[in-house]
Amino acid sequence: MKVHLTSDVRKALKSGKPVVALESTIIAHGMPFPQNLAMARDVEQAVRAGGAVPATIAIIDGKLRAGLDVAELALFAEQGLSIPKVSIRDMPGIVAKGGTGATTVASTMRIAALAGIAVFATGGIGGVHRGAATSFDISNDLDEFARSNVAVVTAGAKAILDLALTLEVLETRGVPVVGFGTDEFPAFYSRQSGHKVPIRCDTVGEVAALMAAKWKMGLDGGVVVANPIPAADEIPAAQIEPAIMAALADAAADGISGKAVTPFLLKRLTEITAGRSLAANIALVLNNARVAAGIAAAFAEHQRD
Ligand code: PSU
Ligand code: MN
Repeated sequence: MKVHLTSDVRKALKSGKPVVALESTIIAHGMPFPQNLAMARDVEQAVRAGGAVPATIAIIDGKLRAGLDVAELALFAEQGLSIPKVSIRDMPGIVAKGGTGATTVASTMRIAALAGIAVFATGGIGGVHRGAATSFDISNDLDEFARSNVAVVTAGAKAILDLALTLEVLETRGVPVVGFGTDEFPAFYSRQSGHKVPIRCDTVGEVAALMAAKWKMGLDGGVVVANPIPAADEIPAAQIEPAIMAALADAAADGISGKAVTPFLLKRLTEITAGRSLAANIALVLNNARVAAGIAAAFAEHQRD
């Protein structure tokens, strides 16, 4: 199916210039208004400053879209939770009914791959939830990493998840997890998690070479580029962990399940930390956008050689 591109995204892709995909669930469900709108604009700006063209991905009126205008970004930011969160499972229904939806990491990866965009910046990927042995709550993001040829720059995964099991599933799916300038898988708000990454890259060129090697061998699927939150913005694990425990207890008490879990936990964390988790979240997304622009530029150069 065709992806509708803005003219700057189309031109960039046609001429082999770097493009960075961005997701819309983080705007509509990941942060409150108006911080979400400022974040969405600032992230696009960070990608441009890094020499790449931003392509925020969403489904609008049943059309797969890469590249949104200012009014469309504002729509996702203002309407927030009233716009459905659309993962792979939900895409057929939304497209068939001509609906509008915010795309998750999984569905953004799929649309990016369809459009020919190889690099995507987000905040944090979904993963295996704590208690998954009984809830079976494992994000579809992990399955998509086995399918779509897209490198995703993420601040690791949130400690609301079970990071050890998340890394196990990524291994099972054959997904390289690259520590960008680190030996440890970062824990979103914190730079360290105690879990080692299987491979470390210290430059964007090394990441681009890994992507090229993977896909040249016919090893389809994505790459996790785990980029730690800047030290100045991090919340040490000992400080965020009690807030996470409280948010998880609230989710259990309120009977939250399915796709509502991640947005609920993010919102509760912002409340419990009096906005500190939100500030950290915004800082790490911007940092990921800068690194993604560099990787996209290095990968574009690699493709030309
Ligand atoms: N992690 C964040 N912020 C987010 C999400 C994850 O720090 O907004 C969103 C992403 O869109 C991700 C989705 O793909 O949550 C995962 O949801 P679930 O756990 O329901 O698969
Ligand atoms: Mn889930």
